[in-house]
Amino acid sequence: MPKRAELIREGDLGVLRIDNPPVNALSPETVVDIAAAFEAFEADQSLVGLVIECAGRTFVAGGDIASFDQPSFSTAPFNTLLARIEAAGRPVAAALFGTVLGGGVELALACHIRIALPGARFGMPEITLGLLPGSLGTQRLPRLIGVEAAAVMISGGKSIASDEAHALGLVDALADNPGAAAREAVRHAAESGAPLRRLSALSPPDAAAAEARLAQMKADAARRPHLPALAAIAASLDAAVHRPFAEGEAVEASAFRALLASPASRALRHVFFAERAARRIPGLPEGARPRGVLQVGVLGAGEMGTEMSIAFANANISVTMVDAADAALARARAAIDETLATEVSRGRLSEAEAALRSGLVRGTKHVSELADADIVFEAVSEDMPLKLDVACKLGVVCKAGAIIATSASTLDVNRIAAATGRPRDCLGVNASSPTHGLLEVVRGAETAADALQTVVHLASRIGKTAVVSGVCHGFIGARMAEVYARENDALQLDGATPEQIDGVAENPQWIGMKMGPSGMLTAARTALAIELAGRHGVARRASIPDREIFERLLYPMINEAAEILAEGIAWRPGDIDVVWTAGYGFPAWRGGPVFMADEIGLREVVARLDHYARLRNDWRVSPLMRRLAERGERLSDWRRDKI
Ligand code: T1G
Repeated sequence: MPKRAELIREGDLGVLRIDNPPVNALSPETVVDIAAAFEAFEADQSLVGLVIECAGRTFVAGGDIASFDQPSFSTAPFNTLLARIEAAGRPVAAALFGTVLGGGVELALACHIRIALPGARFGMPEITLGLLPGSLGTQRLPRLIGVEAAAVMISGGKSIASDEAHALGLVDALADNPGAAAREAVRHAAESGAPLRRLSALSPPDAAAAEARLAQMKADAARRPHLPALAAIAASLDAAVHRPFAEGEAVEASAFRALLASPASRALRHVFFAERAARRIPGLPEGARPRGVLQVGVLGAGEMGTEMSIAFANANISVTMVDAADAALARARAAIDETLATEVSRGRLSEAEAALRSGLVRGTKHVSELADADIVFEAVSEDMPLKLDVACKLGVVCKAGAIIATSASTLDVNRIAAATGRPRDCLGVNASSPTHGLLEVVRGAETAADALQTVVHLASRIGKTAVVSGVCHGFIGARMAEVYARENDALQLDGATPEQIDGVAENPQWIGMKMGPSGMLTAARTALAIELAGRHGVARRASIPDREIFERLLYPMINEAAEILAEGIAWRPGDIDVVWTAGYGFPAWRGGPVFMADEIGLREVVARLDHYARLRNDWRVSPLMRRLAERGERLSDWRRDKI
């Protein structure tokens, strides 16, 4: 195995180069190699200083998240290394570029000088993993940029641009060649003999004004106990203000260890990898590449077609939008320009950028003008005869190798694919809603793997999270949502109110959905339920316990997820979690319905499903789930080849 870090000598200058593709993540092995390279620098007194740089596409993008589940994982070796870097008697500079995140920022903070490439981004995303920075980020960052700015970065988890990082003082300078600039800065520091800036020896510059921010963070954390990282961050920043560095380090380390084992962090780390696994297409030949997409066609200038056109224009992809009605094209054009104008008014786009994006979308009434498109999204209404007619036309008009994507939400994609006459190039797409980031990509019985790969790759270019679904009524998301909605109605018939049901669904003590079923799916009203119950002779109960509502909302969804897996509609359990966390408001800190099922335990879920099945004859417990429960296995671990 090649070394992931090495010391290179450039005359009297040391260069510690890290090379751990794809993002120079700090795996335990990489930390060992970095420490060995740094030891070589410490031992070679002929070197006047050191530059730490990375090969590949980015400086260190953080700790190796995959290693956090290892029982032996600890930040101690890395933290010890950082202390030695900071304590070095000779100048150490970091040459920064790409996405410098988490442990990457912490490595840079241990250095005495930080030089960044314009366009680099900096962030402390640990909160998105249910963690806090575990390598002194909560102690060094506020000592460099202040408590206020550090609190925003660490609690928000969002990255900042290099200009802002420079303005905050997170980086000392921007340079078109950060490596060369870092080398020069080290030489200059060595020659000048000026004292080296060691952050652990400083105090946060805004410590006196930090109390309000610290109090606000603690209050916010108290309101969201289901995200314990918030309280841990507040306590660690408080220690950075009020206690010596070593004590703050201990506060952070203890909190990090506790959070690593927390249900919320395990769930969020599961979603991180599940989203990336969902992009992988089984059956792809080795080295298969997505088909090139330069030209996109959109057939149908309704809401879906307009949303898609805006998304592609925002990704700098040109769009030919076709509609037979001038009025529809005019409405779409107006909506596109209004959306772009809003972005300009919010300062997110310049006028020129908006004009460029608007110009990328060309409207026409002629289907023949889709002949050059690399992919055509058919976005006509959900009417099978119309879809079949359009599919037939597109099968003739589209060039060889072009992909035809039908925006079906419940219709049989296989029938539409057959109507194109080129089913290998045809698939379905279903966006749960324009606002959510999910795109279900529906694979037909004959859809080619590279066609799927192309659309999954294209989805990430337009900021969507793609999940591949097989053909069934409602695919993955809507099929499970139907079960969720049905039980919502049944609960109202039995006597629960929409408010109580939504209250349980949205309560973090139960599920923590962004919106309950009555808000999200049906606007059922109690009066309707009372009338309906009367008509069907349903004996309504005066009150229904919250736990029963919780079980009857969640467990049938889990049961449907098991059926979806058993039928091969979803390739992986994690794909189902991604559908619901990215597309239906299921809290990511729960990991998704499948992950949550394993947290509860399949035996408990099956026992409760059996209980309700005895009360109602429309419940059928999934044989797969019953089998896994009997074996004491997890639904998340199920694999098709393990039937
Ligand atoms: N650990 C392990 N694998 C990672 C990784 C990481 N930090 N970041 C990316 N990968 C893998 C990813 O799974 C995928 O693998 C491939 O790299 C490309 O990623 C110590 C404790 C850097 C902006 O949270 O935000 O530091 O699917 O598809 O879209 O105190 O990856 O190809 O096999 O996302 O170009 C903090 C998480 C960790 C950064 C690149 N750092 N990563 O985006 O590529 S905690 C993060 C990202 C920490 C310290 C604490 C993005 C990216 P595969 P990708 P991308």
